[in-house]
Parts: sequence; structure tokens; C-alpha cells
Amino acid sequence: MTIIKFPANMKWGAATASYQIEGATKEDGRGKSIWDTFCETPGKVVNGDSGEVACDSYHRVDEDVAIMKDLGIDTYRFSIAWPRVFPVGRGEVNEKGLAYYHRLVDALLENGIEPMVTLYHWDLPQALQDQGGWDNRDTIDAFVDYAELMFKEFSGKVNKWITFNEPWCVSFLSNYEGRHAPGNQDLQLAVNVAHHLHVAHGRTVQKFRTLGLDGEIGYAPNVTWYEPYSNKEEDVLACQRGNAELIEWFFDPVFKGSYPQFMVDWFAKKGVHVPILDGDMEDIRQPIDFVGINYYTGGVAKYKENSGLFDLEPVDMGYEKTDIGWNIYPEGFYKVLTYLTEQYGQVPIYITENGSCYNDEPVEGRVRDDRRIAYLKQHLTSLSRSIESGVNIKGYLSWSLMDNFEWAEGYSMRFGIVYVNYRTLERIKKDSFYWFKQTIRNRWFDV
Ligand code: GCO
Repeated sequence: MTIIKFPANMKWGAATASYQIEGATKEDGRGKSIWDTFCETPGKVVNGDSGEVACDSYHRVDEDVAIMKDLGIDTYRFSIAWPRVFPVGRGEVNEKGLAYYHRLVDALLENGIEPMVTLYHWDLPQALQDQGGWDNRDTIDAFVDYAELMFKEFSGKVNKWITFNEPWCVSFLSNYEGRHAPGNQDLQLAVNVAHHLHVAHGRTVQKFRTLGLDGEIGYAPNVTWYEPYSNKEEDVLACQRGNAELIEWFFDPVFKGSYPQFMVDWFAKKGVHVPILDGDMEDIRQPIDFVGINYYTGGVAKYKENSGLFDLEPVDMGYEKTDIGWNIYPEGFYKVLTYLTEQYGQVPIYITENGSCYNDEPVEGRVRDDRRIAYLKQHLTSLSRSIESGVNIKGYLSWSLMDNFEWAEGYSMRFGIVYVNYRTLERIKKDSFYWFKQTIRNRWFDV
């Protein structure tokens, strides 16, 4: 038996996102978001599912917070739906939308759970998309105004803020691969969006500092890890590009005030350039208090001409996969965390998402998701190794507190440690919930 131990001051938590759990998309004055539109578009989401009901968390604050309390978490990460607060993205505030987040934050604080709030987890007001969305620099100003209102509104209650969740998904996945809302397929557009997200991030951090409020602010990129199949230069360079699409492209601007030149050159060969205006890079390069890391999967890959955007092809090494088809690759979690520390220093890191998709159903009221427990153990073991190697880990948040609307996969893919029956909306704590609860209490587990 090996004991895996964690520092006594490390925070434990669970995460969700507004569109994935709230439901009530047409209630209390919420405006339409690009995800409502995407879900209405035939063929975009499995089964034509949408977030209209989701987990109905909008109406179940007390029930859900009681579940968190039982779990024993220190921190709950959730996101604010921008169109609930500003139905058309700017201008008039929707007080009922704000009231919902106050109810939630108050319930968390009453139960000793710290809120960690993501300002943007993908539900852009449709009205802003109609004016060009993140391709239009006006959206940057609208976002900073929205963020400012949230900072002031929740000052004294919320001390941990995240500007953007997974900016790679917002830009490349949604505007080049077209797999998420708004579903565009245009590389120049994706690069524009990524750059404008960076500027919006930096200016929001500046705004937060000038307001002089208590608390910490960061952002939450998703990362992966491609290990080169061989030490041939072409394989090494292809993996470097694949990793940089998620890592350097989204870290260098924030930490170094520049884009990685080898990637700029690669995009230039495809006729694509970064639309940098005077002052942008200084705006983006703002010191942040922490970085949130979302990690799920990785694997081995090699060079292949014309494969994808970066001449990179995954190699199937026979790793086990979760039910969504992603490699289980805990080694990549360790590698990426130590790599980030080498590149960017010992910046404080919260693991803002890590988890697995297993679609186990309840049998006589119990969900025996042993495979999820195994995944958690493997990834927490990597995390513990990274801490021993000097990575500055502040906390670990599991994705997700409960099964929810998994974007283009609709309700077909379950990531929760709590099962949700989408017909009755009943919640059932899975075996992984009880395992995680015990781990949080003990701060160790055995393998
Ligand atoms: C995110 C993630 C989550 C997903 C999870 C599983 O952006 O934070 O996409 O919202 O549900 O990553 O795919």
C-alpha cells in the first residue's frame, strides 16, 4: 500500500458552469446566449439537447449547496451567465439575474464554502454575437463593464475571480473547428477571437486592480500534453506546436507580453496574422494572482504532413479511454504542470477542472463508478508528484460536482460525482462522491 498525501493547506473543491447546470434559460429576464442559438440549430448537439432545463440548479440552490456541504469542499467554482445579468450584453441590468447569484453566494458563505467565480464560461449574449461577437473589439469593452459590475456587486463576498474559462475552446474549437457555439470555421477568425479574449482578460485584471477590491484574479486555460512518438526532430517539433496551441499561445501573452514566434510564423504560412493594436500586449501582460488549469487528457503523437492545423497525428498507444473516448494519461498531467513551472515560474495554480466521463447508471439506487475513482486516484497521484517537484499547487477542483449538459454531446456524457436523473432531476451521490469526500477529509488516500 502506498499513501498519497496532500498539504494541509491545499483547497479542495468542485466545479460547474452556468449553461451546463442552471436551466431556466427563459426565466426571470435572462437574455439569449449563443449556446441557446447553437442548441436550436439542427445537427449541432447530440439528440437536439439544450440547457433549457439542465440540472435545474437555478431552482435548487439549497439542495445543491447541501450536497457540497456533505462533500466537505472548501471551494465551489461556478460561472455567471452574462445574459442573466445583462440580457443584451450591456446597458440595462437584470436585477432578478443578479439576485440568483446572490442567493447562491450567500448560501455558500453560510455553509463555509468559498465561491470561485468564472465570469465567462462560454454563454456570450446572442445580441453581442449579432454584432460580431469576439471578433468585434466592442465586445471587449462590454465584457470589462460586465466584469466591473460583478466585482462591485459581490465585493466582500467573492474573493476569487476567473476571467475566462478555456480560451482555446472559445477561439479555436468554436471558431475554427466549429464544434462549439457559434460554430464558425475560419482560422483567421479564431486567431482574432483568441487575441481579443487576451485583451479583454488583461483589461479586466487592470479594472479589478484600479477598483482596489480585496481578492484574487486569474484565468483558466485548458491544457493537454503531447509526448513525441520518437526523438526525430519532426515529431518533436510537431508535438511542440500541438502543445503550444493550448499552452504558449495562451500563456506567453499573459506572462511574457508576446506570442510565441514559431507559432506566429506557422500561422503566417497559412495566411493568418494576429490583429495586434498599439498597447494591446502591455494591456494583456498584467500580473495575475493565480492560474487555473483544466486537464483531462493527452497522449503520444507524431508528425504527419497536412494532418490537422499543425501536421500532428495522435498515435494510439493502447491507453485506456474514458466513455467520451479520451485517453487516460495521468503522466501528461505531471508533465504539463512541471513544464508550466519551468516556463512561467512558480505561479500559484488551482486545478480548476479535472475529471472523467463514465456513463454508469444507478442500480438499486447506487452508482458504482469505480472507473472514475481509479481516474481520480491516478490524477491525484500525478498531482502529488508535481507538488513534490515544486509545482505551486493551491487547490484541486473536480469536474464536475454533478452530471450536466456536456456541450455538443448534450446529456449523453456524464462527468459528475453526483448522478442526475434528467427526467426527475433527482441527484444521487455516486461512489466517487464518497471516495472524494473521504479523501478531502483525510487529505490522503492509498493506492
Ligand atoms: C470547460 C469544460 C467543461 C466540460 C468538461 C468536460 O470548458 O470548462 O469544457 O465545461 O464539461 O471539460 O468536457
